[in-house]
Amino acid sequence: MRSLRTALSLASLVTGALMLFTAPAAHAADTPLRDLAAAKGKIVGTAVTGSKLTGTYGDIAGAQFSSLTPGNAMKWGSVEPTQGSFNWTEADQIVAFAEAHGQQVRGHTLVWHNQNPSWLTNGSWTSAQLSSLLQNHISTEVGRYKGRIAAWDVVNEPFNEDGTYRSTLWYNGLGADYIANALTWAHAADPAAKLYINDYNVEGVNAKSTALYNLVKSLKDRGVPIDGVGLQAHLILGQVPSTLQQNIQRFADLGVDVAITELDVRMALPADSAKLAQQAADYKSVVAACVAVARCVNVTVWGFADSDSWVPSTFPGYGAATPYDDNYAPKPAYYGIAEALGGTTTPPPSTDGCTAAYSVTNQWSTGFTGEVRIACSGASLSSWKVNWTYGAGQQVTQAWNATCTQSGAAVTCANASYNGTVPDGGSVTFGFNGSWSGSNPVPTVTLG
Ligand code: 9MR
Repeated sequence: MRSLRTALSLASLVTGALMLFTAPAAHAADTPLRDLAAAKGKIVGTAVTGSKLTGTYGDIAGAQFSSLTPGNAMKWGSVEPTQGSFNWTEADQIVAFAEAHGQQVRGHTLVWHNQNPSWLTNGSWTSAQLSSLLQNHISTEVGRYKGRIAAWDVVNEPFNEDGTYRSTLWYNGLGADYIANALTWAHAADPAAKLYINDYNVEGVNAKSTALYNLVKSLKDRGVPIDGVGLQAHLILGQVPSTLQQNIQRFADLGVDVAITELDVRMALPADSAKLAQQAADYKSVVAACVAVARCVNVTVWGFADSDSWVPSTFPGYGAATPYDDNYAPKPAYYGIAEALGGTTTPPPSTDGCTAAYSVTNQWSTGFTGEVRIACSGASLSSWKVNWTYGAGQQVTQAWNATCTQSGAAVTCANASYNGTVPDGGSVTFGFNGSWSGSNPVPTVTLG
């Protein structure tokens, strides 16, 4: 009885400790996007959330991209929630991460009608007060990061769809010259930073992009410091404007740089392989249009993983808009970007129908035993590779029934000669011992 109870409690202990994680098959291209882009003279970036820059998210952000844009951290409402009291924590963290990883930062954004602090939007200001608040804000923020920000989205979303100026706090209070003044103040605070006007639905040639074109032309004519235009590119599946490259070219011909600043391609959920293939084609054609124009300097995605995208909460029923899935596995869109940048790596053979599940089967003070089960249903494999990245410094010390190598946090395990075959409806396992300290979180496992 006693031994039965011990056995039972041991079993429940093990079951309780058993942590499973499965992820769809995929592995990233051999050459990181940032290296492919560099070979084409381009920068490839992503919007990021500062608090997430650790573990797999941090590894991908650092390895694949040569530019980071704070998704929210540099907006006025984030940095000065109470008048005169600043919070630079997340913005500083992103800039430091970028510097540690040899990346540029795109500052986003100084003058906008959204995400302003309520003390500002609820206040009642004379035009002189508003002007000095704005000048102060720009001098303070641009000055703080002087020399460390490659480009600033100085003015964000100034136009309506018909090309008239959007009615905002700034336009209503200061007139259209708030734009020229903001650029001039930003230039004074950091003469080396490239200064942009950024907007959405200006990717193709249309009334809105023509208004932007005319504005940039007149700013240039007046000698106002304007270095570039940002085409946000929040696109819908299958709807890349046919005039994208022509539009990029007409801005370039004005003598300014162009950046694709917030690229994503949303689709009605659920995603399926046809939609994902269309999305890959869409990403590829956007990146190719930028590659085709010398002055298109940067393509930035608005979050690299579906789990980090603004789309699902803003467009209910839509999502899957980024190049990596919820589990940080690269999607066909990732390979679309890589191909447009000259990458030759093609996605690994499909392992749809097969999954890899990682579990900790035993754990003691400094070590643990792990197991990965590769199972197929409606598919089969003749060889396999499993990858994961440890998030807490774990180290594989010994493996059986697979050959495992670990480089930094990245572990790759390939089948042994005798267990590469996983039949339809069957599974194989391999095991390993590892060391841990502090915590032993289960990594995301990908099968390729
Ligand atoms: O990605 C941002 C999201 O987290 C915020 O909730 C949202 C608030 O407006 O802003 C998002 O970013 C926007 C960017 O700053 C400007 N262009 C549109 C982006 C998507 O809304």
